[in-house]
Parts: sequence; structure tokens; C-alpha cells
Amino acid sequence: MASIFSAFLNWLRSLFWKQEMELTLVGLQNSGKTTLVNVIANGQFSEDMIPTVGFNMRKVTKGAVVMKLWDLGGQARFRSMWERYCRGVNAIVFVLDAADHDKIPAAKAELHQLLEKPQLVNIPVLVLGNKNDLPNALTVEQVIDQLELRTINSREVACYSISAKNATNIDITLNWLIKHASR
Ligand SMILES: Nc1nc2c(ncn2[C@@H]2O[C@H](COP(=O)(O)OP(=O)(O)O)[C@@H](O)[C@H]2O)c(=O)[nH]1
Ligand SMILES: [Mg+2]
Repeated sequence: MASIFSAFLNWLRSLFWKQEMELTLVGLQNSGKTTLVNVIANGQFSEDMIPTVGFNMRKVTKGAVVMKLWDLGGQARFRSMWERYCRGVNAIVFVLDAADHDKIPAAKAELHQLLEKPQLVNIPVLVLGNKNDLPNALTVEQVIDQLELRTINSREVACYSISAKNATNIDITLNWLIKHASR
């Protein structure tokens, strides 16, 4: 069964990288963004630093997909740049460390401030509660409650519980992106 599943996941991966799409991957530092890109790409991608003052922005490309990654850090002075980096993307993927309970309020604040930007209003959002292999990780219902995702009603929004480390629920993540983010 395991090999059938990994063959299925590989097929989904290859399908994913054929989509013409641009994504933004954001979240607090240490939430698992780099690990997630690695598991989606099997380590094969090219990565550039985008020169920016003060915050770390990287561009990952593979196939027809472009992903822009950055760490949301709570610095208000960088918020004016968010629109520039998210404008025109097909989806925003917000990665949360669901096992780091102390940082949930900060993550919630960053997410809601990002989604309040008028120019990003119609962009679909996928919230990933990562690290579900850890015993204290929030369930998907708890992530929905604690990040107040039900208050987001002007756009397509979904939330999954994943483990980038163990490749758990990467299949439904890719499937959602193929359905909601490809042009
Ligand atoms: N247990 C567990 N650890 C993870 C998972 N994803 C990432 N990590 C770990 O969390 C830390 C931060 O991951 P990283 O991908 O660098 O986060 P980033 O700062 O958002 O890019 C690293 O030590 C990873 O090994 C996961 O699904 N489960
Ligand atoms: Mg990283």
C-alpha cells in the first residue's frame, strides 16, 4: 500500500509542477516553509534571493510554478511591501507551526493583517497547520478556531493539518492548489 501511495503522490507532484501558477508561501519563521517546498519538490528546484531591504525573500522555481517565500516577522515597516509581493499570485499559502502554541496569536495577527490588504482581497488562501506528527499539534478544527478562519468570508479559504516532515496530507495540499490556483 505504501508504494502505491508514494506512486500516487509522485504523480500529483509531477502534475503540480506542470501548472502555470505563482504562489506566495508565508508564515512565521520556523513554521516549516522550507521543509514543505522540499517535500513538494523532492529537493529539485532552483532558488534565488530577491534583493529586499530588511526581509528575507526567496523565489523558488520548478517547471511552470513560481513560489515566493518569506518569513512574516511582525515588523510593521515591511507590511507595505506585502502587496507588491502578493499581487497577481494565484494563491497565498500560510504555513503555521501547529505545535507551537505560544506563537499562535502572533501567527493569527500576521495572517489577518495580510488578508486585510485591499489588493489581495480575492486571492484564495490555504492555511496549513504543519507538524501534525507532534503530539501537541492543534487539530484542523482548533486551527480554524484559533486563527479565526471563519471570519474570512470574502475569498476562497481552506485549512489542512499536515506534516511536511512525514509528507502527511501533502496529496490534499497539492490537489487543492491544482484546483484553486492554476490559471
Ligand atoms: N516535527 C516536525 N518538524 C518539522 C516539520 N516541518 C518542519 N519541521 C522542522 O521545523 C524547523 C523549521 O523548519 P523550516 O522548514 O526551516 O521552517 P521555515 O523557517 O518556515 O522555512 C526545522 O527544524 C524542521 O525540521 C514537521 O512537519 N514536523
Ligand atoms: Mg525557511
